[in-house]
Amino acid sequence: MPILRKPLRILTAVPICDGHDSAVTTINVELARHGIEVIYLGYHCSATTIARSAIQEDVHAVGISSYNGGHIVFFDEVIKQLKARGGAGIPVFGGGGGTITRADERLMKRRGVDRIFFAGTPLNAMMEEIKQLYARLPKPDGKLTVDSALARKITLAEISASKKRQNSGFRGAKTFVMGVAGPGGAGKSTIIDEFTSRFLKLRPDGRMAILANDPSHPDTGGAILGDRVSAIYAQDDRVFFRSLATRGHLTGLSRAAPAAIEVLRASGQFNLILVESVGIGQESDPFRIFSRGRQLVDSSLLVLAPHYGGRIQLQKIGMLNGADFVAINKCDHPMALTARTEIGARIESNDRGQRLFGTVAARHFDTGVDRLFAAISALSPRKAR
Ligand code: B12
Ligand SMILES: Nc1nc2c(ncn2[C@@H]2O[C@H](COP(=O)(O)OP(=O)(O)O)[C@@H](O)[C@H]2O)c(=O)[nH]1
Ligand SMILES: [Mg+2]
Repeated sequence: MPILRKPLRILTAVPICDGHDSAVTTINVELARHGIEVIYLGYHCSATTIARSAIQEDVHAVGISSYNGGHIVFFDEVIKQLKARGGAGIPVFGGGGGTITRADERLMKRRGVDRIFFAGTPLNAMMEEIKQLYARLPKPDGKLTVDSALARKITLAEISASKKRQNSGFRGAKTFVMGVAGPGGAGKSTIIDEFTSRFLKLRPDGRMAILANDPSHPDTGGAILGDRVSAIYAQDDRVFFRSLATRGHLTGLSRAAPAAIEVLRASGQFNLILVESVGIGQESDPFRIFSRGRQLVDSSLLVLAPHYGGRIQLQKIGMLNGADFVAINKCDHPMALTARTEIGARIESNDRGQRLFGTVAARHFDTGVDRLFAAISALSPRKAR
């Protein structure tokens, strides 16, 4: 039995035409409590979405919670999609209470499903079994397909002891790397999703990547990596999306983020890489804007919501001194006008040519997001390394 030396990464999801997400929510919390990193996709997920995500996230296994009665066909389709996309080695397990019978399970197992958990199984017993069944150390593999090879390189960077940034020195196709930071809940993920939609339209042959950093729980080391739930437009093969848990690194990014950026940059496949920080505080500098060494990104965006707590609070936010772009999101809120005046005055005093935008990212086709994306797109060919 291999030893669990590094966190297990499990992708969980609920199938298409199924809104029963309360069971999987319980399972997710329990997995994280047992030190597991959970990449959660939400409900109403297609087999393609699950397979694509599992490969990009390089997970140890996929757990599906199915109550809609279509489990035999659906699990089968996920396994087929995984095989077709180079993820044949990723085991698929799941549950669905009483909707999955013992006879169904026998058939599903014959078709490649690894394990079904039935109604009444105690949560602890499930967790212990999952850890035993799926713990394995990822190794380099020369036979991987494009996305699985990229994903594996990022995994290896995550588990490697080296804290040094790997600089590939790659200077091929131009890739523009944009860092997106801001407090939790300000709308970073929503803005990134809106950027994704605009990028896919603007560059019909282009590819983009998203590196979404989320915090690890300090007590258990587990994590719920949930940014994919709101990544609606990332359900496209032209988008490579990878979630990174911070694993105790307190800068707002995973320790592996610099290496992951470099892996993606060096692949030469991406026109745009968006890096989302975890919710950051006043003294954070996730992208090393103020560092003496090389910045991690070509440009940076700070997203704030109108509720930052008044002008004095505003004075304290370090990233307001360095971010190239500032978005006041949630401009549908009455406080937004005051926020615009106060933040405008604050960055004007920096005299660095920082640009301020008001956005309502929750609204599709928002003109503020249009303007912000246009400004970033205009900058990217010049600044891309
Ligand atoms: C709660 C519930 C709802 C809630 C869902 C709330 C939510 N956000 O999830 C509400 C009321 C909204 C609802 C709605 C509906 N429901 Co409903 N619902 C249930 C109910 C009562 C419980 C399911 C549940 O959450 N169980 C709790 C979990 C933790 O326990 P468990 O199921 O025993 O699962 C165990 C293992 O299987 C394992 N497990 C489960 N999933 C996973 C995943 C992983 C990764 C792992 C490791 C383990 C694991 O964990 C448990 C360990 O003991 C079941 C009936 C039942 N008793 O099962 C019906 C049931 C699933 N619902 C049913 C139906 C028909 C519906 C509706 C279509 C009703 C309607 N006509 O509108 C809608 C559809 C909603 C939708 N959009 O999909 C039917 C499905 C019939 C079928 N498939 O043939 C059921 C079976 C009820 C019935 N007997 O008719 N439902
Ligand atoms: N009212 C309003 N809500 C928004 C807006 N943008 C995002 N949200 C909501 O704010 C919540 C947090 O957004 P999210 O993008 O996850 O924030 P993050 O933590 O910064 O990534 C979600 O429920 C979004 O739907 C907006 O412009 N207006
Ligand atoms: Mg987010």
